Amino acid sequence: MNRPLKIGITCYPSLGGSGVVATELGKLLAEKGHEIHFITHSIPFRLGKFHRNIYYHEVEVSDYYVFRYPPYDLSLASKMHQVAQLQQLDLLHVHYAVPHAICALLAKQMSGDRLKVVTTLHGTDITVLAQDESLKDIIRLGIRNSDAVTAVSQDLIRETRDLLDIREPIDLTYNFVDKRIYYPRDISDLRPEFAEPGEKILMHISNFRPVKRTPDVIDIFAKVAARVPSRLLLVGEGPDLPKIQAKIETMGLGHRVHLLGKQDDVAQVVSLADLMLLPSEKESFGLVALEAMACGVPTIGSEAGGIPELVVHGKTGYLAPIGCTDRMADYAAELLTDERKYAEFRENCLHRARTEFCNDRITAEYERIYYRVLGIE
Ligand code: GMT
Repeated sequence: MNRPLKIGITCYPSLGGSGVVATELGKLLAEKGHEIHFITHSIPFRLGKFHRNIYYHEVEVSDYYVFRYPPYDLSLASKMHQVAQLQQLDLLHVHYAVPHAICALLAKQMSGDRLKVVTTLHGTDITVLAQDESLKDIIRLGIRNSDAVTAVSQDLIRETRDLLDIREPIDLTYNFVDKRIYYPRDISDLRPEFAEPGEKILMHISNFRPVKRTPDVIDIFAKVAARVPSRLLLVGEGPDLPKIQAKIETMGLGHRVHLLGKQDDVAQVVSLADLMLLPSEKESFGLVALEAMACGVPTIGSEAGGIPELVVHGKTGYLAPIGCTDRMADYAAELLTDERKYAEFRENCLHRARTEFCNDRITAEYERIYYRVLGIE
C-alpha cells in the first residue's frame, strides 16, 4: 500500500463536465485517504457538504486600477505555489488545459521540481481552443511540460496529437460516475408531472452552446412525437436557449416540451427519461450520456468525437452521422416502440456503466499515474 498523497486540484468550479469530474474525483480520492486541496476561484458546486480530507483555497484576484483585465492566471499560479509550499503538496492535478496547465507550470517553477503537474484534457480546451492561434502555442507548452497528461477519450488523444503535434505519451482515463449516486431512481411520484400514462420522455441536458446542436434535438423530437406519444425535457441553460424556445413555439411543440433549467440532482432528473438525446457537433466524451447510461437510459446521438467510445451502437444506444436527425429519430422511435429491445438496451447500459466507467476503476487509474510521476511504483 503506497503512502497517501497531498494533491492540489484546479478546475472550473461552476457547471460543466470537467468541473464535475474534477470534483467527484477529489471526493473519491479523499475517501481513499488522500489529502485534497481544491484551488479555485469559488467552491466547486458539486462539493456539497463537509468532507474529511478536503480543503478549499480561494483564488483572489487583484483589481488594482491599472489592470484593464484582472490577472486571474497569475493569482492562480501564486496561490498554487503558496498552497504547495504550506501544505507540502506532492502534485497539482489540473483539469482543462487553459489556463490551468500553464498556471501549474509557473507554480512548479516557483516551488521547485519536486512538485509534479498532471494535466487532464477535457475536450473544448483542445477541439476549440487549440485551433485558436492566440492560444495554440501556449496550450502546446502546457501539455509538453506537464509531468503527465491524460485525456478523456481516444478521440481526444488523436485530436491533441493532430492539432498540436504532440508526441509525448498521453494516458487515456475515461470519465466515470459514482455508482452509489448514479443508479435508476424511483421516479413514480414525479413522472406524472411531466407525462401522461403511455407517453415516453426524451431528454437533453447541456450548456446549450452551438457545439451541442440543440436545434437538432428539437427536430429529432418533432419527428419522434409525430409517431410516438412523447414529451421532451430540456435541462440546462446557455446561449442557444432563446433560439430553441422560439423554434419550439414556431413548430407548435410548446405543450410537449418542458424547460427545467439548471438542475443539481442529475441522477434523479435523468431517471425520468426513456431516452437521452446527444446530437453534438463536438463531444470529447459526453458525460451526460454516461450519467444516463448508469441510470439505465439509452442515448441516441451523433458519432462525434468520443461518443462512440461510450455509447455502443446497437447495444446501449444508437448513433448516426452529425446532423442526420431523420436517422436519429428513426432509431429513437424504433427503441421506444420495441419493449423487448428497450429492456435489453437498459440492461446493457447498467452493466456497461458499472464495469467500464465505474468510479473505483478510474480512480485507481489516476492514482497509478500520480505514483508514477512521483517515482513511487
Ligand atoms: O460540454 C461542455 O461543453 C463542457 C465541457 C467542460 O469543459 O466541462 O465538457 C467537456 O468535458 C466533459 C468532461 O470531460 C466531457 O464529457 C464533454 O464531452 C466535453 N465537451 C465537449 O467536448 C464539447
